[in-house]
Formats: sequence, structure tokens, C-alpha cells
Amino acid sequence: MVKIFYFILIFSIITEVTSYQQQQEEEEDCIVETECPEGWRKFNRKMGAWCISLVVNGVKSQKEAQVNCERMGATLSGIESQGEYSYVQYKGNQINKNLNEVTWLWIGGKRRSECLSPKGSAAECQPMANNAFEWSDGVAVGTSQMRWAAGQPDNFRGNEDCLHMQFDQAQRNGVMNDYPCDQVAGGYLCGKRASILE
Ligand SMILES: [Ca+2]
Repeated sequence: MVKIFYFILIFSIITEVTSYQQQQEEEEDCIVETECPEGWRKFNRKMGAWCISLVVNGVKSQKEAQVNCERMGATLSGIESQGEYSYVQYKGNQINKNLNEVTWLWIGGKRRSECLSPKGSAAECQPMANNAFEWSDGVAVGTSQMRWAAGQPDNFRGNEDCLHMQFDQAQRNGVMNDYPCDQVAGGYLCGKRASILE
């Protein structure tokens, strides 16, 4: 009788261990490995891995920056996390130092369609409200990384619907400003989903 008891006990333990190992293997199979092309930096966003690249190339408007990103299979990128913000800040400061001139960068941020000028007079669209703006890359979640320059956003002259980052002075260490969409910039931030490794 005791032998049978021990046999059942050992059999149960082996079954449990085998089941646990199978579960672990299945979970490991579910981990998706991703990568970014050379020169792009990967960040883990809530909606999946995202690659960003800061391009130094003068453009005439935010739209031109968007088109240039699309040529690389990307889009103008928003900024979702502190990690992304710090990286762009670091790269932007590097560029500004090297070029030694005014450096503004187009990023993927704009006034929400219901807040576009001149309609943006509704209470929820007042210039100082973060929720008057949104990221346009379709992946970035939240607006906590919208770091405004002093007194911004101000919708100056009522036509500042696009978001750019400023690196033109030491105190403007990558702060953001709402600005007319048809203005020039020294570069732009592209982003795209990371490739899934087979
Ligand atoms: Ca402004």
C-alpha cells in the first residue's frame, strides 16, 4: 500500500514538472524578437517595438519631412517615453553643436483635427492644453512627452498647428513649440515599426 502511494506521488510530481516545462517552452515561443535597421534605435512602445532615426536634412515644411520619412518606409515620429525623449534630446544637441546654427526639428505631432485653426477656440482646445495635440505616427500613446518651451503652445497668429523641437539655444534643450506647418526645419524625426525576426 505504501509503495503504491509513493508511486502515485512520484508520478504526480513528474507530470507537474513536465507540464511546467511545456508551459515555459510555449511562453518562450510567444516572445517576438524584433530589430531595427542600422542607424535606427529601437524602443519598446505600448503598441509594439518602434524604431526611430533623426535625419539632418533641411526641409521646407512638416509635410515635406513626412514625405521624406515615407521614402524610407517610415513616418514622422512622435515621442512616447522618457527614453525616446532623452535619445532625441542627445542626438539633437549633437547636431546643433556640429552645425553651430539654429536647429529646429519636425516631429510627428499636430493639433487634433477638431482643434485645428481657426476652430481651436473650444475650451478643450485652448493652446495650453496638451489634449489639443496628438502624435501623428499612429503608434505613440499619451502626451506626457510633449515638453513645451516657456509660454508654448501659444498658437501665435492662430495658425500654429504643427509641433517641432527646438535646439537653437542652450536653454532650449529639445523643448517643443507649436508652429506653422509650412515652415522650414533643419531636420526631422522618422519612425517605423521594428521588423519581426523569423
Ligand atoms: Ca508657438
